[in-house]
Amino acid sequence: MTITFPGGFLWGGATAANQIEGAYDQGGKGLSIQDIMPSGGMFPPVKGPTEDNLKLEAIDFYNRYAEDIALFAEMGFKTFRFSIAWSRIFPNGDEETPNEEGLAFYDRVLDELEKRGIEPLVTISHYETPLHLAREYDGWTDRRLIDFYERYAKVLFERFGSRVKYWLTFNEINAIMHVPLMAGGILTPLEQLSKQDLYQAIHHELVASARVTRVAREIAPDAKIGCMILAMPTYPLTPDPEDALQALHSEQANYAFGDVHCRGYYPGYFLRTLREVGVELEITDQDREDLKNTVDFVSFSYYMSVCQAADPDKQASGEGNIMGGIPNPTLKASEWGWQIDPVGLRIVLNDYWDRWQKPLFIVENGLGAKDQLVEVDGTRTVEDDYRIAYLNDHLVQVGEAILDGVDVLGYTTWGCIDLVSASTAQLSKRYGFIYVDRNDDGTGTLERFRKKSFNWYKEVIATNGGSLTV
Ligand code: BGP
Repeated sequence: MTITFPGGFLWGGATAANQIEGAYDQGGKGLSIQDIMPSGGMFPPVKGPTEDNLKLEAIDFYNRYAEDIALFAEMGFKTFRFSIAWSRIFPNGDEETPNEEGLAFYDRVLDELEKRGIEPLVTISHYETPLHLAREYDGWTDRRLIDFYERYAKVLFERFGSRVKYWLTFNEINAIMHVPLMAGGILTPLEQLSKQDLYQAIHHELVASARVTRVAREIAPDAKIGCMILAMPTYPLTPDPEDALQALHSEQANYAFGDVHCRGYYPGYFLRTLREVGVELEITDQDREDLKNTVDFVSFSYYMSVCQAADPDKQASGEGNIMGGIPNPTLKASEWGWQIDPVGLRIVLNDYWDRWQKPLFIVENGLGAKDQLVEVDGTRTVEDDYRIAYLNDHLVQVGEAILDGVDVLGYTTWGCIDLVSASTAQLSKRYGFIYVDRNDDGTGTLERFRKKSFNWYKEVIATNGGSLTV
């Protein structure tokens, strides 16, 4: 069987500002929540920026973007996903006027992409709420963040709307249920956060997402707005119907975010959850109107699947993953305990397509692994056959889903260049086609090296998937 990807399929790679840019205090940038999270999203923050926080310098994309984009172009990227750091544009988040130096930086990035014929795919908010909004307002628990976010997004659409077609409103919006600081700028720790405040914050983000979708249509009519969901298919641990129901409940906790974005209102099962946990959302008439502005496409990240069981004793949490879940006994895991399941990607694609009937965009997928820099024929490289195997097998399943009739816009691998991990803040958890010489202790020259997977991906793109091993 040959896999055929549609013409115009958007092959590329994905990143986020806080994980690549560095320059945390340059160009008028304010602090973001990431600048006080030296250990990653699953650990408590500290008081201020500390030397052990790799994100402060990250991989210095802020100064090396032209060199990096040239490497992406060499691989034949059709698209590049990056986020705009909110705190570069509005250093505190609640100012009236934007920081011109911040806007100018992204102009330069867009110039470079344009020069190379690479379509930008921009995340408006990727786990990097301005720190001031976290400290003063406890992040998205406060309704005023809708207005601040709208003002920020409006500035982006006005400035970049004619150059950027694809926009994502919030990275992995459903992750707020598990990591409220990283995904919602909420400083109150999860254990102390009331369900009322958590769900109200979710509501605020959903309204903000829908509202800026409307604003984009007014300012940049050609723009396509997508939501972004952390996809994690959940299988029942056994054929017991109670386990299947538990798995469905887990799926619904994620579906709800897509349902609101695609249908424009809350689904019944979500309202039932609210009633059962005693939450009464404050929803205004304007909120209800705003929510009707549904998205053009659905994007998602996919790394792994999990299992669920009704028996609470079996509900051990999956190692190292922010969403929890029971490890699947039939699957192998990555060095960080993430269960590898290529078929799960085909399942998600079919499931989401059937459910929402909106074009899908896989905007994150990849293998975080420890790499060894070696010398081959006088050139320094990484022989990352494990990464090639992971990506090949997942892409074959994307091809299968396309044959199933799913409308897939594109595929961007996560961390196309090595970057700082979101969950653990390590650099040794590498995803890239490009090795960056920087270590967990902060040492390294920041020099870039092409890995074996670099040429492999280049071939996949050049043949539009034809070179994949089925
Ligand atoms: C997603 C995030 C990314 C990213 C990726 C890999 O949750 O959107 O920002 O980093 O997962 O996760 P990690 O960096 O923890 O390996």
